[in-house]
Amino acid sequence: MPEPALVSNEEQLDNVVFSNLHPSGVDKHKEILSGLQNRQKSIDSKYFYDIRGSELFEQITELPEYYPTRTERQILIRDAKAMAEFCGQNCVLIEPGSGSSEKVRLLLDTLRPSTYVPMDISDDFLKQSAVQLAEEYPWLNVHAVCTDFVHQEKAPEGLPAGKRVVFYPGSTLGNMRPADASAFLGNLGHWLNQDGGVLIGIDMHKSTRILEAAYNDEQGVTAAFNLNILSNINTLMNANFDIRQFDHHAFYNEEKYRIEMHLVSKAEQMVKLGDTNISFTRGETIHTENSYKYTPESFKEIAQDAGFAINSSWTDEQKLFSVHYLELRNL
Ligand code: SAH
Ligand code: AVI
Repeated sequence: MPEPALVSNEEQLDNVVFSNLHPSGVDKHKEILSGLQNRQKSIDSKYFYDIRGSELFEQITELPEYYPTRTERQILIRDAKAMAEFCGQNCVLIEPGSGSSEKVRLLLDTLRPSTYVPMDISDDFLKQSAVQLAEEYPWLNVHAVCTDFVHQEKAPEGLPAGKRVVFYPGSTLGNMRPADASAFLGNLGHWLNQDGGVLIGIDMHKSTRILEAAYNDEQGVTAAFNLNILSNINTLMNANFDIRQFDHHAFYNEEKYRIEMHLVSKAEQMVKLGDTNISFTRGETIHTENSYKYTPESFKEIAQDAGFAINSSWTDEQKLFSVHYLELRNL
């Protein structure tokens, strides 16, 4: 598949550099239409994240049912020192899918990286988060990059010399199918120099009851997050999805070890995306997200397939969530 054309522009805002490498709009259109024209309709989960989607995700992280964020935070706080020893001081810390950059705050004072590189697809939210972080940490160089990290074959241009560490928390890797996850991790190897590493957060397989509660919260924030993808598609595609005509549905697929999120059409309906009509039967779904859960063994396999060795792992007492430090094996 040809690489999407990249249009770059760079802004300097105090101690923040903001580079926007937005992939061209034509490919977004193709990607969205082809997903909706498949027998099982789907929309890539990256389209959750317009500014409203990023804000809704932040609300999800505070829900009582959504254990991943608070559990990973506890691990990062407890083991920051040990993690910092692996990363070393003055590293260039790169975070794909940085969102609000909340979690990195738990490491910065201990890790003391020379530069922090938040990368996200949600442009305005990224810019706002990067500026806020740079204000709070005036000693830190922040180089924010708006990009689709899946298409980022190398580390962004213009980073200073030094050991590179990729910080990839939140189990964002879990939103990829295992083969894609392994390929993506393998590609991260090209972002590092010889002695670099990856500090990664991975959600663990556990009881269906705990998992399904985390994706079906009582306040309905996850439902709003799921439905918001249609608002974003309306904007991106000049489409006319009526959000009231879809329901949120999330369940744990125990055979595939993944939460699946879908939007269920409440009625037979026709939706226009620009000049293209897409029809829905009542009960038909759009698959919007997979969130894979790993066992220690299945994550080890993914990491090894990607050319990494797991150097150290940290988990909470209940083994709900895990953080790992990976290094390239062929050193
Ligand atoms: N790292 C944060 C946020 C995780 S939410 C945490 O652990 O809490 C996932 C983040 O990844 C969102 O901010 C979303 O905008 C971003 N994201 C998802 N897919 C992406 C892609 N393909 N390219 C760039 N950013 C992506
Ligand atoms: C970003 N990602 C790891 C979250 C997850 O749990 O898969 C996104 C999310 N979807 C619903 N709730 C949260």
